[in-house]
Amino acid sequence: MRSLGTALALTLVVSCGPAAVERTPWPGQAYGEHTVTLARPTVGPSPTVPVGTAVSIRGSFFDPPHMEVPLGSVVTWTSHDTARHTITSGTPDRPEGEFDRQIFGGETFSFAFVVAGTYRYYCRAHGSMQASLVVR
Ligand SMILES: [Cu+2]
Repeated sequence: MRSLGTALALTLVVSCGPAAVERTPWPGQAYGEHTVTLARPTVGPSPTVPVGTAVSIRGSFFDPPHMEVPLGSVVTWTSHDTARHTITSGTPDRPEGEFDRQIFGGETFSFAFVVAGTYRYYCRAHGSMQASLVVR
C-alpha cells in the first residue's frame, strides 16, 4: 500500500514538471494530472439573469425583462420611447396595486423594494409588455 502511494506521488511530480508549466492552462483545461477549474460561486443568481436596479423601456419592451434586485434597492425605470407607457405591478389579468405609474419618453420612475419576493409588472397601454423582478 505504501509503495503504491509513493509511485502515485512520483507520477504526479513528473506530470507537473517543467514541460507542463511552460504552457499556460486556461480554466477547465487539464494537463495530465494537473487540472484547473473555474471558481464558481456556490450561491447567487443564475448567470443568465442580470442583477441590477435599472430597467430601460425601449421599443415597447422592458429591458431586461427579468432581473434580480438586492433587497432594499431602488429600481429606476427609464423610458426611451415616445409612446406613453405605464409601469404597473401585477399582470393585465391581475393588477396588484403595488405601483402604477404613467411614464413618457425621457422620464424615469423609481420604486424601493423593501420586501423580498417576485414582482411581475406590465404596461396598461400595451398588454404584451410584461416583465418581472425577483427581490432577494
Ligand atoms: Cu406601453
